[in-house]
Amino acid sequence: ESLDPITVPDRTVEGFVQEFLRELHFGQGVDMSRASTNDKYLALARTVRHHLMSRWMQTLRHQGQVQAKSVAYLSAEFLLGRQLDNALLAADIDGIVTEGLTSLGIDLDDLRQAEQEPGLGNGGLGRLAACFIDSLATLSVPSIGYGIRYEYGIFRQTFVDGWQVEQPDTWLELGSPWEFPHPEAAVKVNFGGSTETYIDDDGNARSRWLPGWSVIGVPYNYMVPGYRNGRVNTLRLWSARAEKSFDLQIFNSGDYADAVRAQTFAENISKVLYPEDSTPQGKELRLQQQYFFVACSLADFLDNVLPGDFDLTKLPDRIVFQLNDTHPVIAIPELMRLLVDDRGWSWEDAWAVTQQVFAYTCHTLLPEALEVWSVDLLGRLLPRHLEIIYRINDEFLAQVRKAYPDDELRVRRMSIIAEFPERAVRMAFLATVAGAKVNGVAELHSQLLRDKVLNDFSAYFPDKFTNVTNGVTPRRFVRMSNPALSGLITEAIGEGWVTDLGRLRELEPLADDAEFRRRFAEIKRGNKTRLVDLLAARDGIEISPDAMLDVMVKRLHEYKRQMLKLLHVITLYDRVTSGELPIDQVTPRTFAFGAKAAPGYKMAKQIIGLINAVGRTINTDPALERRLRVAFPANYNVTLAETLVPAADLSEQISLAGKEASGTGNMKFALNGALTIGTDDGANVEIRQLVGDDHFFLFGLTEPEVADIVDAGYRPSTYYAANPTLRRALDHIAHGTFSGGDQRVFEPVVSNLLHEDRFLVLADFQSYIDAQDRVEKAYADQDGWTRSAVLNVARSGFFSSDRSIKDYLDRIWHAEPVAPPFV
Ligand code: 26V
Repeated sequence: ESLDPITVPDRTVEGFVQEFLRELHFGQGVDMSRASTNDKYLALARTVRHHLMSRWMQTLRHQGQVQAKSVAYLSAEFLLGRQLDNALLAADIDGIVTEGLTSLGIDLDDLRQAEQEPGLGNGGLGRLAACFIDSLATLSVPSIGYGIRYEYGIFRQTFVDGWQVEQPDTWLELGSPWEFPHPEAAVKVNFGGSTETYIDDDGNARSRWLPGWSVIGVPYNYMVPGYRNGRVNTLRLWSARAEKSFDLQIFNSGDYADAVRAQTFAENISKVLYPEDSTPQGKELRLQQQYFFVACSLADFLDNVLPGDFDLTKLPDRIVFQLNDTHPVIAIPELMRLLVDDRGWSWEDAWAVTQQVFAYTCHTLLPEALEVWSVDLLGRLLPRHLEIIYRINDEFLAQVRKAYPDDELRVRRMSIIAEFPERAVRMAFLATVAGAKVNGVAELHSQLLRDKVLNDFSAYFPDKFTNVTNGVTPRRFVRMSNPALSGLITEAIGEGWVTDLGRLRELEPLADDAEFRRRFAEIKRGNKTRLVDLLAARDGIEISPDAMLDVMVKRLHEYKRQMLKLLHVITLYDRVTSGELPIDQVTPRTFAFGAKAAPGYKMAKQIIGLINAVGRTINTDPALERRLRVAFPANYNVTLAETLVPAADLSEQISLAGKEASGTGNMKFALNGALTIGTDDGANVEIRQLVGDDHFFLFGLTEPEVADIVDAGYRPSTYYAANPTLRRALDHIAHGTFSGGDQRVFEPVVSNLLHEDRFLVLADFQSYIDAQDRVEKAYADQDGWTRSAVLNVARSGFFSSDRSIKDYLDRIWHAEPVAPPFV
């Protein structure tokens, strides 16, 4: 098929310049002499998007004709990152755009910086969703992403005296050129009220929902371009509105605030992303968000995406809804309600279909992170859904009783409804019972799900459980963010690696090529220089491109153990200031941190304050001669990662074994030639197996060892008592070395480590210090280090999200890529 020439922009420099000036003129209403940077950015974004538009239309038309089995990825978060560069890359117009803008005296980089990234996610889970839709489009899988268009994304982090202060993320403020609102396709979503039973025309007793209130969901479509394959998929995010924007009667009576009350109330639903990413607060608004986007998405798919005459008994041949964690799990009773209540199906028929169209991905192992909704709240907000959940549970438990007679304890353990501390719906259990498949996100994680968290269920449904190891998109996290390395790789092995990352293996022999290593090392240094410049401009942080760059970037969580990293930094500081280690023997090192703490997570915020306090002390102590530096730029996000990751020498992946489900930052670093210091946790296990023990710094307890220590009754103070190095490091904090002598500020951190230490920081301390000493030795041999770095790149191709998506297609979705509409 070919594209209609009228809708395809000219792919020449002159054609681009003309289009760009037209957009500036007709779209922004300014001319070049008066255009602000934002004007130019918006005009550029629209010009670039023209280059994807006909492919998008073609993809949609094609999808309507073919009706192939599709994937709907349901996720409360899509952490997209900036769109401009990705669109330029996918449309392959980088060259003409750069040249065209230069001819107008505009620097493309300045316009890139003008884009506010859509931060519609917290961290790993949301970024994974963004990588997956990129791979789905690139692999030409018919698919759609469904989520929420938060008006405010993840908060902007600032530091005041080293303490985290949150600011609202106003990403929509200056215009949002990548979205297409469709108010005419709005969907009504009901809440509250009650249920009643009635007798239908066939004399059957049925239940129905009499809702108490409702809101409107307006879809906003985003392009999801495949990498130069002629396909553009759709991400559809929902925004909440009131049914009536304001009440004219009330307004006329003079009560202006009351007149818009409904509007304000409804719009709150999609107002802001919840910044908590591990302990569910059980907040009503969050459940409203979840049901809101799920109800919109199911209605949209059944009523608008499917053809009008579609036979819904065939739904499993046409769609699979992938549930990204438990956040969209309310979709299960919602589909039952749509089929049974709205379409008059029998319970059995509806259940047969429902069981085949959902699959569930679990992203955690922390018990406190598993979502439960109190029966009280759920019954108030979604009374009919609660009834449906009860019935699913009753029928499931009846089967369990049959399979295990006289094992009432097991029945109670497996109930979707928890009884203590209050009656509550366990969303992971509901997803497991109803889902066709359940997967973890790395081998170890999936094993622990089967053996521990969902053990009773894996015994009962042995074939349901599977693994799909996470991956990251090589387009954004290598090709786009590391252009120099990408050039070197392409020169060596051709450009096929961008969509077939396993081909990085072909680089392996080059690890032994001195000239290749020299160029590789030169590129790493160039990337560090880029970072040095960025941090100077962005944060006024001064670091050197000649120091080892040691990076720990991820959400702040006790289980991720930023404290362990900090105790290492303090230990080095102590070795120098105590005179044990002459400063000229210290390897120059920059410790870079990036981490946001959930606003209500006190301990995490304390740790942020402490990292900054240690940083202040170390960075200003002349005794260290600037050889050790701490750099903690505020507001770590996708955009910052894109400069930070390619510059890193050492990747810190130091969670307590058995706690990090997978990690995906670990993959980005390895793919960009950083060596990992890490525990046997999450996908680290698989990274180490692939790159080889000689090119990975392993330390720490294994998961079974952790379990034994915890079972035996872990006592952190014994480690403190037995280890003078550890004692000195902790004493520095306790004695106020980093707080101007104040011993109270960081007392909670110290006493938590000494008396509780849930994540065994003290137990792993010595092993970590020893591993860091091995790092120092290895780094002293720069050429040997570079060789390992090259091998890390060459052997990490497995961690492409393209591979993850192929695994989902084979093991879970049983769907296939289709031929792209055209190339
Ligand atoms: C969980 C919750 C719990 C309820 C309250 C709100 C909320 C919001 C987000 C989340 C997600 C946290 C789970 C998460 O991000 N898991 C991470 O998923 C990554 C992708 O699979 C994985 O690499 C990380 O190891 C895992 O921590």
